[in-house]
Amino acid sequence: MRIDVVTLFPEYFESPLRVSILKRAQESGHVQIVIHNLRDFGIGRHRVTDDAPYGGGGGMVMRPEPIFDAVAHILAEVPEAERMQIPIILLDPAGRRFTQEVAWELAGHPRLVLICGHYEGVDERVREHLATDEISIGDFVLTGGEPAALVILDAVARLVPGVLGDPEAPRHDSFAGSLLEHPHYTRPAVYRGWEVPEVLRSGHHQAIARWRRMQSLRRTWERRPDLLLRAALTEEERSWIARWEAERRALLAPLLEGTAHEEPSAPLPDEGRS
Ligand code: JCQ
Repeated sequence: MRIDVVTLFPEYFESPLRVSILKRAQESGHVQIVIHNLRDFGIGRHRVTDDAPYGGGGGMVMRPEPIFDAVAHILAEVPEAERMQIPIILLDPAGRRFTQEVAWELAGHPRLVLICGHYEGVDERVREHLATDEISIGDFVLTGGEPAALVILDAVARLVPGVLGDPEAPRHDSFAGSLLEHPHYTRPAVYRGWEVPEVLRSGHHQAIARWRRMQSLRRTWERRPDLLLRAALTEEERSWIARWEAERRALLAPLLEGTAHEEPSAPLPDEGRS
C-alpha cells in the first residue's frame, strides 16, 4: 500500500516514521509513505499557501491552488480509472469519525492521499471538488491535521497483510470482536505482593480462554456498555451479564429504598401534550 501525505510541515512526520512498526513496514516494502511539502506548490516567489478569508474575520485560510497542484502531482502517473478509486482524505474535526471499521475500509485500498489542513481551515472548494472523504479522529481541535494524519497512517498501515509479525494479530485487537481486551500479565508472578491470577499460570488453556472472555465482557460491560449492543454473545455470556446486572441492582437497592413506588413527580409544564 502507498500513502501520500500533503503537509506544510514535512518534518513533523520524520521521527514517527523512522521508528518501530512503521519503519519496518516501509523497509520491507509492505507500505510506502511519501510526504509532500505543500510549500513546494505555493504561489509566486514567496510560495504562498494561505490568504485572508473572503467576508472578513480573523485568521487565514489555505488557498485551493497549492493543494490541487500537490494532489495532481501525486496522481500524475496514475491511469484515470485507478485515480478515481483513490480516497483523497481531508483531516478535519467536522469529518466522519475515524474508527477501527474505517481503518479496515481504508486498508482495503492500494493507495491513499491524506491532506493536512491548518489555520482556520481550507478553502471550501477543496472539500467540494477534490477531497473524496473528510475524516475526524475525535471531537477536539488540533493546530493542524498532521497528528490526525499520523493516527490514520498508523492504524491503517498495521492492518496491511505482512506488517505485523503475527498475521492473526489484528483479528485479536480490542474492537475486532467489538469487545475490550482482557487484562495482560507477564513476569514476575508476584510483584510487590500483587499476584498474577492463578488461572493464567495453570496451563489449562480452556480455562484461560474462558477467563479472558469473561474479563473482556466484564470490562466492556463496565466501561463501554454501548459496544455490547453489537457484540455476538453466547447464552452463557448473556447469563454472566445478567448476574452482574443483578449484583449491581442489589448494591443499589439500599440507596433506592423508598423511591421505587413513589408517585411519579409532577409533569413538566409542556409534558403530556405531545
Ligand atoms: C481532525 N479531529 C480534529 C484543524 C482546521 C481542514 O481544516 C482544519 C483541520 C484541522 C486539523 O484537524 C483537526 C482534527 N480530527 O483538528 C483546523
